[in-house]
Amino acid sequence: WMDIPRTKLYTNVFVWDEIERKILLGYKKRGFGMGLYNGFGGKVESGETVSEAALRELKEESGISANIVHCGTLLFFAKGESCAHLVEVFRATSFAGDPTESEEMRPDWYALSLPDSDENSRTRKQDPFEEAAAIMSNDLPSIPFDHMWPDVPLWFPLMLSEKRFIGRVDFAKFKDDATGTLKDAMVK
Ligand code: 6OG
Repeated sequence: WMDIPRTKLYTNVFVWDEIERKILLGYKKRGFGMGLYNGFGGKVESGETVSEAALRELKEESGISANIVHCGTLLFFAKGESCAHLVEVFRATSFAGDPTESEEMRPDWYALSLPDSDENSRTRKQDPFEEAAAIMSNDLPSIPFDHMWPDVPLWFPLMLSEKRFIGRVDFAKFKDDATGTLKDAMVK
């Protein structure tokens, strides 16, 4: 029989502004997940709580502080990998400070939007004026879901609607370049 891998504990924080309809994402410049956009986070170190780690990583990687609220727990497995990732996800809609680039991450604002489901793209095609109005009211780029971890669309809508979620995602492989494929996924 095969042993199951130990989990490594991570945090991931998403900060958005409801009024200006924008969300802060970081472009990962090096290390795990390089070339992908993500929330801000990293490994929980010994001696700190998960929330402390979340705030520390947010500050280190983006330069801002925020009122974080825990919203999800995600478990990622990849075949043959010695560690599974347990990621505690937090959201924040109030924050302080100016986003600042760090050695690891380049923070930028994106227009708050949902991932493209079949449903979304159908509505969009039927309503080009509404979409144009939305784009004109906020000329930020839209969220680059194509350059994020492929599990993101599964739980992102739950996070934005302030639901709490738990999920397990099996990857064929953890790839550093967004091409990692999902073998199996369950998010509730
Ligand atoms: P550092 O290595 O930079 O922390 N993370 C994942 N996020 C998603 N959406 N999917 C995954 O599937 C992930 N694996 C790790 C946790 C890595 C950051 O990336 C998140 C951390 O916020 C494989 O310290």
